[in-house]
Amino acid sequence: MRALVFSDSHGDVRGMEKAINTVSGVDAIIHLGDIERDVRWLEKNYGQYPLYAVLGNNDFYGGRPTEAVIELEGARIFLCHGHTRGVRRGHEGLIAAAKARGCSAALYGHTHVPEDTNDEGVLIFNPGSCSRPLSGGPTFGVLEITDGKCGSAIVDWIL
Ligand SMILES: [Mn+2]
Repeated sequence: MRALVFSDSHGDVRGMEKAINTVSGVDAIIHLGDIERDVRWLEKNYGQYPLYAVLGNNDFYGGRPTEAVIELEGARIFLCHGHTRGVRRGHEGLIAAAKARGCSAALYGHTHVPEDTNDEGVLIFNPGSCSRPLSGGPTFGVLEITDGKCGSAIVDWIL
């Protein structure tokens, strides 16, 4: 299955709209916070896709968890925005949280800088910001999950 991964859209949905309308075979959408009102936009316009969203440090409306564990095609994936796990200091908080929950992947945002790496056997994945990048252009992520294994890619052709 294929999931689009967004973070830090901060009220500008244009990148998400282009990505959703361009990538084929999408089965689910993940948003890693600082989604603001964009969660409503996703629900209204793309409600046919399962949406897994967590709240960021700029999200005050509630209705979504701050962290979550999801299971997609046998892969257990830890979702957080990142501000609760010290992501600006390194991967330690993400790795500990993922391992404690039996997850093979930790997805986060918050830094507005994409990252796609493996640390201590955990996939560490940040799609970057789809509207306010801090390095290069706007980005999003794609996860390709088969038999419990997560393939991952950062995409930078949004705008
Ligand atoms: Mn943030």
